Amino acid sequence: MKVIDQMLELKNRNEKGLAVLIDPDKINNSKKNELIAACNASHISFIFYGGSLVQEEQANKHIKELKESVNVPVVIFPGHPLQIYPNADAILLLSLISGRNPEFLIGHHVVAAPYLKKSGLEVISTGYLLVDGGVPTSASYMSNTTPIPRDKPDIAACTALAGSMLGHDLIYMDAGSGAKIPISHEMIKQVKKSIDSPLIVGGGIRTKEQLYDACNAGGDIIVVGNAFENDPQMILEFGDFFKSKAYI
Ligand code: 1GP
Repeated sequence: MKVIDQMLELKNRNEKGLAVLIDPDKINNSKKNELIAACNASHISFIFYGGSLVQEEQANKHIKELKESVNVPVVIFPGHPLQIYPNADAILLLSLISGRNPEFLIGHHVVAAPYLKKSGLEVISTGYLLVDGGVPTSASYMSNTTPIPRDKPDIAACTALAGSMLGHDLIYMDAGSGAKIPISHEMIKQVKKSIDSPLIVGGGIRTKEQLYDACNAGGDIIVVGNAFENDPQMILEFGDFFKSKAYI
């Protein structure tokens, strides 16, 4: 089944999913094994793979190994157009609709399109919103865009609505990896109300309370990276949260 259909099915069942973000540059081999073991013992829905730079030359091989070791889809979350790894199940084709940098709205996509086509990857059109998370993040720096102010939920809601009208399959709201403060309940709630497509939320989520808040406000898939890099055992704790549907 296509990854987008799995995401839609999850949403239609009124269930929520956990996506574990793996940035290959940030984890060494022993951490990687611990992370994979925790993913397998936990209740996760997706692995997102990528980062702002990704200098790892063996990424495509790593994804193959990853896919052999876990039983959830591996989805590329690319920071730049060079991150096309055919061994993955799908790629989020991000259009940075919160920004006004044409390269991240369409330029990189034009460059990547023929390679994406050749790769055979499932392409998921994603309206991507960067939101201020209290600290400058790699994503805002590298994309040269200003994040949406965290106290402007109406701007986020209109941006997401426009993204949906433009035909994006998903909306991904991100405070950026390592954000000090996750996206506010109010902003997620307003965005959720303005769209029908699945809503991905991430950035700075480190505690179960923050996880609950993101789900309860309307996030369908919650992405966590940093917290799991620091302590892979947290994947078990967060996975239990989704297994027991503690977000209801
Ligand atoms: C970043 O949404 C992801 O793009 C995850 O953020 O690493 O802060 O969990 P963290």
